[in-house]
Amino acid sequence: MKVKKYTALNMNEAMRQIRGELGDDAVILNSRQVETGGIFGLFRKKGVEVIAAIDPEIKKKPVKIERKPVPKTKAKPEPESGMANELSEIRQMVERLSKQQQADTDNISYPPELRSVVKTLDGQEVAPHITAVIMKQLLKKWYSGEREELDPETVSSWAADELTALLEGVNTGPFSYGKQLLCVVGPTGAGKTTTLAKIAAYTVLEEKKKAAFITTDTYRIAAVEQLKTYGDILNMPVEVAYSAEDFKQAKNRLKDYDVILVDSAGRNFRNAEYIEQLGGIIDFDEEMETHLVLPLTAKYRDMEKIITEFKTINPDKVIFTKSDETGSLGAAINIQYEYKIGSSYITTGQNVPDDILPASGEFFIKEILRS
Ligand SMILES: Nc1nc2c(ncn2[C@@H]2O[C@H](COP(=O)(O)OP(=O)(O)O)[C@@H](O)[C@H]2O)c(=O)[nH]1
Ligand SMILES: [Mg+2]
Repeated sequence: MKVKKYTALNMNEAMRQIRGELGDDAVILNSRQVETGGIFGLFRKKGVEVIAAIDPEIKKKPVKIERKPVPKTKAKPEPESGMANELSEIRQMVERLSKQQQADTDNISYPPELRSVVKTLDGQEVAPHITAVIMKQLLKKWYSGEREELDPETVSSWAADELTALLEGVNTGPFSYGKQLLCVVGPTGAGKTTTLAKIAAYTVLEEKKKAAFITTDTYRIAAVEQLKTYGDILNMPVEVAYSAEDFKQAKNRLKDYDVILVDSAGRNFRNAEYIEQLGGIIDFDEEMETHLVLPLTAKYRDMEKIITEFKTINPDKVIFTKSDETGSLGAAINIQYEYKIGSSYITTGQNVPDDILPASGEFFIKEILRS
């Protein structure tokens, strides 16, 4: 890790110096206002002091959501004697049989007409206890209904009704422009900036609104550039906020805009201190909606951790990204049901502005039951 201190008249100048010397992957460790130059206290100018660093390793690492390798189960020591060998085989056979039996009893307890629903929900990774809630209702209908006429379409429509009931009261739907500011938060690489650019394009081109960006992602220099590129294409101003004061001033300068789209840095979502710092720059109690970006490619347990970490800033909705990279949407149902948080968008690829869909309960339900 190479660390260096830079002094310049303003942040832009400092960034130019840092980019020139350390490149786009440099990270900002600290920045503060200082007074520079002058003789005996006269002619002193205000400036900034920035400490930047570059990790030579960082270039080699692709920006990806961290996925832990699945821990391998320890290989059992080979049995020594023929007797032990036989015992081990029997044990394995019993294990296999009891697993099979469990799976069979799970499904056999349902009438054959309903079993396809369990299979579909399992395949989409809907949590087993949620599947159980749905199946309980389907069984009730089955017992009280005309069973002979039960075709797969009817069963599917029952399942759709139950999933709809499950998500009732969860406020799902895209940003309504009810507030001036929309802020995206979430882990690094989740798709915050790309998604914000897609929303920006829709806002400017379809909704014909006057929109601007503020980015607080000043951690990586390339991040500001990424947003500025979208700003240039869409003819939207981009303000960079390094502190709460900057953020307030930027917001003030943009007060005549219909919509201000706020980008933030991801860093490590496990770092509670970072989330606190983010709170120090952005006032989350503002006239602002906050949407938490969750990649559907992450493990469900990791999604839960992200939600817990970001709980302090109280996100209004979730944006599910990278649906194109996974075959299962069950996590979206699980999250919305468990945390009673609605979703606003689903992103379906890397292309800006096309690969985004407004979220709706019907969308998830249709996609899940279609599989
Ligand atoms: N496959 C796929 N990739 C996406 C999607 N959204 C974003 N990405 C990619 O994910 C990477 C990180 O995106 P970025 O917006 O920079 O993430 P940020 O760090 O959260 O701002 C980029 O390579 C994006 O092109 C999506 O819906 N599908
Ligand atoms: Mg970003």
